[in-house]
Amino acid sequence: MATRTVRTFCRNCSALCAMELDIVDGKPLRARADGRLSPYGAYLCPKGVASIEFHNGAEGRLLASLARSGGVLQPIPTDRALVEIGDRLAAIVAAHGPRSVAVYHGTGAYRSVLGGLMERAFVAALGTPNFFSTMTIDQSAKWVTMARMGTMASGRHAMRDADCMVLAGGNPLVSHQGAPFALAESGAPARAFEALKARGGRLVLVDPRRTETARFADLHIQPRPGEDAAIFAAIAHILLRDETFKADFVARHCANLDALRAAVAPFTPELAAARADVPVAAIETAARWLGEARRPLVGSGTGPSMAAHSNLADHMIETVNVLAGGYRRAGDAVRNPGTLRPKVAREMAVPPSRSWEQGPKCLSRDVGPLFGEFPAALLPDEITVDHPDRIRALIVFGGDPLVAVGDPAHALPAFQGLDLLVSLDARLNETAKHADYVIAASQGFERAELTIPGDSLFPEPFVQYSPALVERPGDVIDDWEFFWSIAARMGLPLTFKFWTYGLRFEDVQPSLPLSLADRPDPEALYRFLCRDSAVPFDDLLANPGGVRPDLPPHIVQPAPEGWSGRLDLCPPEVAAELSVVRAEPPDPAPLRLTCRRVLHALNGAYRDSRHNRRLHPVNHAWMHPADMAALGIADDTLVEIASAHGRIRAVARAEDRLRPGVVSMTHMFGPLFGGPDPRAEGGSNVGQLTSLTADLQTINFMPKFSGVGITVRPLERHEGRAP
Ligand SMILES: Nc1nc2c(c(=O)[nH]1)N[C@H]1C(S)=C(S)[C@@H](COP(=O)(O)OP(=O)(O)OC[C@H]3O[C@@H](n4cnc5c(=O)[nH]c(N)nc54)[C@H](O)[C@@H]3O)O[C@H]1N2
Ligand SMILES: Nc1nc2c(c(=O)[nH]1)N[C@H]1C(S)=C(S)[C@@H](COP(=O)(O)OP(=O)(O)OC[C@H]3O[C@@H](n4cnc5c(=O)[nH]c(N)nc54)[C@H](O)[C@@H]3O)O[C@H]1N2
Ligand code: SF4
Ligand SMILES: [Mo]
Repeated sequence: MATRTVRTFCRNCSALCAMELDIVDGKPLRARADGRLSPYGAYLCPKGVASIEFHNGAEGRLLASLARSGGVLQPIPTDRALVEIGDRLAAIVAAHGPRSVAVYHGTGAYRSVLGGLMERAFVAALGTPNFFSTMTIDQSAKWVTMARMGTMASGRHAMRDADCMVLAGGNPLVSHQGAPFALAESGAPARAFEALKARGGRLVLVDPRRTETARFADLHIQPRPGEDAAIFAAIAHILLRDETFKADFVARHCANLDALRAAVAPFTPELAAARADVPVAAIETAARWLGEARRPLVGSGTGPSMAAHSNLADHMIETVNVLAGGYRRAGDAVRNPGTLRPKVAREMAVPPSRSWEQGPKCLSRDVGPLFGEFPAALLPDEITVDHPDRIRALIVFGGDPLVAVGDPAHALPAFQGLDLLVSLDARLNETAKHADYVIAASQGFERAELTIPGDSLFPEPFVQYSPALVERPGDVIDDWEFFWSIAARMGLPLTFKFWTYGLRFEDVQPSLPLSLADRPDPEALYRFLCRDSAVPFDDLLANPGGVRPDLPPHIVQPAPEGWSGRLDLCPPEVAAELSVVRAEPPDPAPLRLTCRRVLHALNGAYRDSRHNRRLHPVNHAWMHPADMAALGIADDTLVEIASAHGRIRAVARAEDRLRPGVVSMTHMFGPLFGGPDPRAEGGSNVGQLTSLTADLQTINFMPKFSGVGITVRPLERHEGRAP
């Protein structure tokens, strides 16, 4: 047996945990956390381990590409498939123009640095505005807030500097969701919360479930789902009422404070407490602690972004962060300015862009892009709309949109009307089953990767590069090769760039024109990406365990002379929606479905891993024991869950961590449409309870995945027996 041990990092999520990997006879076999240089210390979660089994073929990993022939998917040499896809795309573009081609970027795509950048280069070269991603079915409420409030270029305080954190609807202990979304550190989250406690910092959690993260909370507010707008409007109300907000910061950087005062005046703590069914004192305490804090940090995970009035809720959460002074000021130190492309932080407000009010617009709705993307929930309508420019070809990169966007009864017929559906994935997921081509993608250790996704998110500067460590099995290709190959076949010249969110691709400099004849060398692409790096690429090559650069101290600079940008605390539509909420009676549904995640799976990925299947053979419908007793539902029995839009069967299980009235389930389990028994199908697709035609938000068209009104009825008395 030939065994070698290498230092590398996990590619599953933006924590990018450093690991030591044993490679035995050319296969990755065992991983250990490598804490020698990692800014989190030694840490690995179960998904890091599951990824190794997946590399070696577990969970039905796809080792050959497939093409539909005679109605069924058959193996096809990947080279052949790429030629056919390139030719079919070229014909569609010739007949209908570039806008007829769309791309959906799923969570698998975020794991592939070159894949994501080559995809951007392809979309830019093609000139289609049809870019969709999971972001608009996730936390794009944050993008809406950025686009209509503006942003502080100094950035938020880092968790390591914070003295009071308020986190609504996020569970970093399970999700490892860190900045820039939730406020936590993504690697070793428990350690980061322990450190907060050890230095006397406070944590307030707002979540209908007493989550794993709640064990660190000094105050846990356990509201009805979907009431975050009211709760945070009330916290803003108290900060303004008691004059405990950071008046100098607001005076310097904000506009429309008076409009905000008027809009939140009716949101007394009593009103919010009654709506959310929480103690008035809890809301007062959270506001008092924020008023006292010197370096507060207020934010949210997915919970509020998936429930009713999600964009408004996010605006109010960020408003509380602004009032409390949750941003670095001139003179503050920046722990990690980024190593690969260090950024200068300035204490200046970047005014709202209101990008969605500008073109190009969607065809099915009068709405323009957010951060260069159209709403994923509108993808089906952009395919079926009666317009010559409608979408006719869709490339799905590392995603499963038919399950992820919900409402498959609406989405599937639309997808079936496409002229061409391509899935670039490592598994045959539910969307891929309906594709014309499925291209088998490589996995992380089979390709070179660089820690770009964590670069400015690591709690301290850190950078790591890893070359491909093992051979690619079967006929798989790297994600970047897919986009380069079809562009080459289409005769579409590509320009490669170090693009990041917030930049317009055409503005990014420098650029690297790619040959369509000679396949680019991944190492040369990474060398290009490291041009401005504080650590030269050759140092990264020489240090596979990563580098902790000793950067000069980085201090927030003042705004340029005469800068007049302001954050808009209360645009008119925010004030109007607050009035709507105030007039709306609380949702009368006796039970409400909420979202949650499991530790051992990453959305659809690793759902079928050995450990996850042992712990979660299905995605249980977790219910409060009192609700189960009242409805005559026993543990591990089959129930029917109905919303206004659909019904599913699920397996119920008791959990007293939930507030009564809440049913909590994980997404991306089960087949697209469930059969009689989810136990035989690996779970239930909760997306069937969501609508893509009702309950959509404005601007980002976010569907409602949480706080969905439901009824639950037992289908069995005891496991396997009818009532
Ligand atoms: N292990 C694991 N990690 C993951 C993922 C995974 O599937 N598994 N997925 C990744 C992805 S794509 C994402 S987007 C992140 C998400 O990261 P998180 O947002 O941290 O994800 P969740 O653990 O689902 O936490 C959401 C919380 O919101 C609460 N909640 C639900 N409705 C409401 C509401 O109306 N108001 C409030 N205040 N709270 C509410 C739920 O009870 C739950 O505890 O995680 C990422 N990390
Ligand atoms: N009801 C409900 N719906 C939800 C949510 C919810 O909480 N409730 N959450 C929403 C959220 S936050 C998200 S992010 C979406 C998730 O939506 P998606 O990202 O569309 O769903 P996944 O199943 O995670 O798809 C990821 C795919 O990437 C593939 N993959 C893994 N590695 C690679 C790789 O290296 N290359 C390529 N090409 N593919 C790879 C995996 O096999 C998997 O099929 O779902 C959303 N939908
Ligand atoms: S938190 Fe888990 S999945 Fe994310 S990088 Fe670390 S080991 Fe991998
Ligand atoms: Mo997500």
